[in-house]
Amino acid sequence: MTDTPTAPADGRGLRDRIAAELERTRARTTLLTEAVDDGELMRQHSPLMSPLVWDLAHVGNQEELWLVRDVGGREPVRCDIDELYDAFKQPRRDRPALPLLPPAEARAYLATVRDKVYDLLDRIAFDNRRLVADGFAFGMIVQHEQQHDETMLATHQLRSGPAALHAPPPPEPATRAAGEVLVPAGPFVMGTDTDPWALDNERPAHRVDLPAYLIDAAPVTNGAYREFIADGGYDEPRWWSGPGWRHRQEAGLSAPMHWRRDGDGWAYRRFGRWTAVRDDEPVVHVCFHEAQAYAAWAGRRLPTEAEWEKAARWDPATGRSRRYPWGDDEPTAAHANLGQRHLWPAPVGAYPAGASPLGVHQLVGDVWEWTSTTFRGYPGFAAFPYREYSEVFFGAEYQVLRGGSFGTDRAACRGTFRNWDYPVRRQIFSGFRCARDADAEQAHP
Ligand code: AVJ
Ligand code: FE
Repeated sequence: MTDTPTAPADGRGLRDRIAAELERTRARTTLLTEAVDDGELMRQHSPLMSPLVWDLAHVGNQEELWLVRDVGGREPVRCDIDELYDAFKQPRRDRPALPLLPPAEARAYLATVRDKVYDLLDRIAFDNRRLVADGFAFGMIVQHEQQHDETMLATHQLRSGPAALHAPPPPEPATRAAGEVLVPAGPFVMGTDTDPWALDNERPAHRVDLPAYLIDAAPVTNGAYREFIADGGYDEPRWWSGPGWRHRQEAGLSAPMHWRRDGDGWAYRRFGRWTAVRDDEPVVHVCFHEAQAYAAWAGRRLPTEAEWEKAARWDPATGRSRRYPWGDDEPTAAHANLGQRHLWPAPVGAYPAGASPLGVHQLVGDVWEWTSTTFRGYPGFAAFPYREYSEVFFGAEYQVLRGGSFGTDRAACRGTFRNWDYPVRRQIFSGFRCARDADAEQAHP
């Protein structure tokens, strides 16, 4: 059993592809940081987030560290600012007080670094040094910038004041996506050895044997979640874990973040505008504890990370694990709600072309999905190229999320991609789906 083979790209094709990805990514960063004025860029909109201008220069600094200095062996552009933009040396809450580069200086710094990277890209030989083979370091930097673009989008969602971002609404449902799907018992390949831009925590590929289970055909919707609220779910300790209930009490949780009562119903503030909560959209801005409590109330549970990945990648016809639910092809606008094309989740049933062979919808895009698994290395994990990307976060403190949201770029998500966060966090674009064990009859039809 192997995972998806990927054809090696030749030098020219790879160079062009990297240049295109760098450019596309920078256009997104530019849009997110030109949508508001300098005051808004410098301000901290939530203690959970950096000022946007910190993310901006941090993106340039990582690009300088890995591509200009490490891969390129060039002289530093600015070594005086490394400390300021080191996420481990500067806790988020302290970042607004730092002597940060003002927006114009940050933009000039990014442009200087990027010019050097294009120069490097023109000359580099993609030999088999691990950092440069298949353009890995460039892919890592593209993904890093895209990850910060999603973080900056979450910061925009936390801003008060009038809307600064605009996008067309997501597509309407084209099919029914409801109920559960049975995933039969048996082994599948989890993780990857062959995806050239997969990050260290997605490796190595390994066999996982799972008993049969049922998983929701679509993420849990606002309509379903409203029933949990209406049934008093937030006031019933028996649905919550011990730590979940403590957090619910301390934080005073009573509905997803950004919701407020509106007559008999609910409204949801997204990017500066209040809109009625739409029942057929996946619920977003819930923490792991809320997801877990909902699942208990519904007589279900959250899927494990392996269950999520098998539902997303396993092809029953061949037994092979594919890159995405729909196959190995890169996501297009028909497959999934990704890339900030739309600013909220699409109603369930909006992406029939993105469903898995077993009929599981919207696994990729729309909302990150909480799983019941804590973040650990796979058997045989080796940190690469730095421990601070993944390894320092391994342990029971972080829950894994899968699939990517409407705010995630296609370069930074795939069937193997792993995200993680604290179980109390909900400023990210997080939702969930439920699962349960198959009963004996369903498991052996
Ligand atoms: C993978 C999203 C948890 O934002 O903390 C950005 C990505 N790592 N810069 C994060 C990341 C370093 C990371 N997450
Ligand atoms: Fe970073």
